[in-house]
Amino acid sequence: TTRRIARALVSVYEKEGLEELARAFVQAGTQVVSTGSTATTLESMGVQVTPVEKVTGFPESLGGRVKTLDPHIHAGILADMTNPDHARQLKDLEIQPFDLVVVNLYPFAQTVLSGADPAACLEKIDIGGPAMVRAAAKNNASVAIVTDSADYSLAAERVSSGTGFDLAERQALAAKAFAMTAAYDAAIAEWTAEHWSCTTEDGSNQTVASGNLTRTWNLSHELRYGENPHQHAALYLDPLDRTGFASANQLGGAKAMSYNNYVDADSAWRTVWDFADRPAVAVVKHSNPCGLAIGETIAQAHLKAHACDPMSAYGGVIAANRPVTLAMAKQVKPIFTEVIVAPDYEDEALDLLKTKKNLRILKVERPPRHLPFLRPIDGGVLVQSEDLIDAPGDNPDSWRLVSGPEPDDRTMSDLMFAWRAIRSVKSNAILLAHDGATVGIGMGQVNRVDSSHLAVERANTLAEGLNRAKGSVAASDAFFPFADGLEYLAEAGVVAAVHPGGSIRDEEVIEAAKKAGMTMYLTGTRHFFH
Ligand code: 93A
Repeated sequence: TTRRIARALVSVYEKEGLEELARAFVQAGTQVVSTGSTATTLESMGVQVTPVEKVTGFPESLGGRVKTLDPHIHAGILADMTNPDHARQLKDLEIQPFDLVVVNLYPFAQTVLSGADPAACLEKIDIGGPAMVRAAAKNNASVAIVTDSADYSLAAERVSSGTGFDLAERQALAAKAFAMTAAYDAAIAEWTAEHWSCTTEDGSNQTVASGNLTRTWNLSHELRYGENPHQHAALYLDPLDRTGFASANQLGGAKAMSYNNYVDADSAWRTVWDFADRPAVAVVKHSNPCGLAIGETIAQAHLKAHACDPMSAYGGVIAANRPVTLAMAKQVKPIFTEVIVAPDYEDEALDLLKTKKNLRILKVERPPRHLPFLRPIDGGVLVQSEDLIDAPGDNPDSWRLVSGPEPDDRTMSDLMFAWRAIRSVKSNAILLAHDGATVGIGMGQVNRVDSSHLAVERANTLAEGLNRAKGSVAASDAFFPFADGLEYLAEAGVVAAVHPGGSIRDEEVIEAAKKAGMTMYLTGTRHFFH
């Protein structure tokens, strides 16, 4: 199944690393057909090249858009020389077969990343290259396809030894080639979805969703392990985006980011940007906030967030939505923290944080983008738009006061803060807040009463100052199915609550609130988070 490489087609955008292959061509007397500047490069290396125009009888035209798109080329790649009929037809047509095709494509993703204008990006969509690559990969019975410069050395060896590639090698190269063109097209699909999509009236964007689904990811690096040491893990990046959290710049910390670090820091980073208009800090453990606060300054926000649950903050991840100041860095210094993530750091703050050897310090270029969320299930994938704080019921003007007196301004702003904050807490979630800070969070329980207990207990026993439940306000991510959870909060001294409402027992819950003299709002919007 091996075939000597008598004739090769070479058309590469990236010309690096061709010397060894060129020498092999010369030594083996391989006939080389090549496109414009690839031909010039190979000639400079001493190879006698047949220009592709000589084979096609057609000039390179339309500014290079048509070079190799020609039956004289494609029949030469696609003829299966193990099929006598193909061999005979090729002879009749006076077309010679290729044994090796070496192609790398126009750098589409790199052009997008460079910030080039759309017309320049469009021009970097390679048409002829993928056609040759796919043709050669399909016809691996006769042809070897090389698309990765890492394989040039092997190719040079197979050319000069005169043995060619065996079938298994050609098949492996073909599989690699198809994966390459698939990823190439996925990047184009993603980019075109972003640039040419139409947004529907309800604001949803179907094309972006499909762009996200066809997306492939580029391997960044393997992680030491996954969620647990026996799990394998790796980080993949969006080929068209180098500014997101996944591409964060690590400015300090001896150790690399772990899988769990990425999960928690991403969660903390998204959370603080729900409060974009104010300095905000989140302290996250196991994807849940154990403290979240807004402040006049970022240092104040951190102080308040940390005070919610100093015990759980141990070994946590801290996110800030404003540059970290020296004042905040001084507060962070004595707290064992795995990761800190922020848009920037004051020089002195960075110097101080860097003295903590095990603290991974991340700087992220921009706030998170809100793309559809993908969640694999066995045999498929679920897609949904991200849950943002922009649903109609998230606007306090639309809230319905169903119990108690109109709150004063401070209580109202705490209710608004609590409602925003609850989005980041895993269901079932009950969150107590006071003065722009969480004071007790009950998360991830399978019933709402347990979450209420947890929130109150934490507020009373863990929060700095202790007994913080009294006088706080509560948010619940979904309605109270029974009055019990709310009654418990009222007993603990919670003065106001906000939740979606919508239970068949809403009236019972409202009655309980009224009886306790508690202010209660219904939002009509739910923020489950699993
Ligand atoms: O514009 S194209 O899509 N049309 C073609 O017919 C064609 N043939 C090869 N691009 C085409 N190529 C690409 O040109 C190859 O994929 C390669 O990246 C590049 C090599 O051109 P040159 O040898 O002139 O640098």
